Amino acid sequence: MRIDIITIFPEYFGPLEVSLIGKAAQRGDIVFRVHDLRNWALDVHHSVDDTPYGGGPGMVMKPEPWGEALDAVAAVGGPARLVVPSPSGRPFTQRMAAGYAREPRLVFACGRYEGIDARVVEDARSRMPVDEVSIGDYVLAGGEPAVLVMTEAIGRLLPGVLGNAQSAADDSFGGDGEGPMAALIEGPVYTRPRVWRGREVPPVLLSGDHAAIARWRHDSALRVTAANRPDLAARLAAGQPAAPGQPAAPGQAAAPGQPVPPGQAAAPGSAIRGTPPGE
Ligand code: JAH
Repeated sequence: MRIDIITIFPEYFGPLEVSLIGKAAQRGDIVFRVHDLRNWALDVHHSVDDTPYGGGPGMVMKPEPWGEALDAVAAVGGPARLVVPSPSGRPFTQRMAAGYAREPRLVFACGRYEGIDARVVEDARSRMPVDEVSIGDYVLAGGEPAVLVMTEAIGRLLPGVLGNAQSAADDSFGGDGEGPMAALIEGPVYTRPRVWRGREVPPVLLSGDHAAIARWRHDSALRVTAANRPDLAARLAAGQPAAPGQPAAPGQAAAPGQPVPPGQAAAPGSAIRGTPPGE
């Protein structure tokens, strides 16, 4: 797959040369093209921002450089989907990552300041599919870190990128948002030594009883999901798994309560019990 990234900070994407994604790029399984937006800032000062109409704090990214950049990048390399990280976008999920991993080409547009003039996305929509996507309910200083997060989630799902295809399928949230672990987060994992600082690995994991191990892992996943993700656990209890990745219907958005400290019970009034004492 080919991934184009348009940004005023091309250096931000050095990490794409590292680790799993870096190796996939070396093999040519992913082709990254990082573009400096200022190449299309055609005024003498190469300016990319201006003051907001209507007043208010901060600056807004000017439409002209973005229009030129998107025209130029879209003109080469085949049809593409445009992805614009934004705190007001639709939530990025495992299911979306799996969908994106099946696309031949993605173009990411990284905003900075207070965002990009809204006409840029409007205009782009007349030529290509466009998703405004949020990686979580917090505000960054720009879309760049969100693009690193999304490319990592997408890249590890590409055929041949992850060593063991099963490890993606078994992940928290499942490789494609389907399957037995969908809507559950994973429980604890262990490796050697069997006893470390007096702490033993749960004996069932050494039993060789594969059915018992699968049951223990499923129970652990349920316990951790109840403790840390009452929103997911409530959906499970309501008998609607396979929802991770599904954008919540309007008015159905998950509204998780306060974070639950590890090992603590879920908030009173939650439909779900937290970790029982002694477990
Ligand atoms: C902030 C442009 N959902 C995370 C997220 C994504 C993008 C941005 N913030 C948060 C952002 C400033 C300018 C994009």
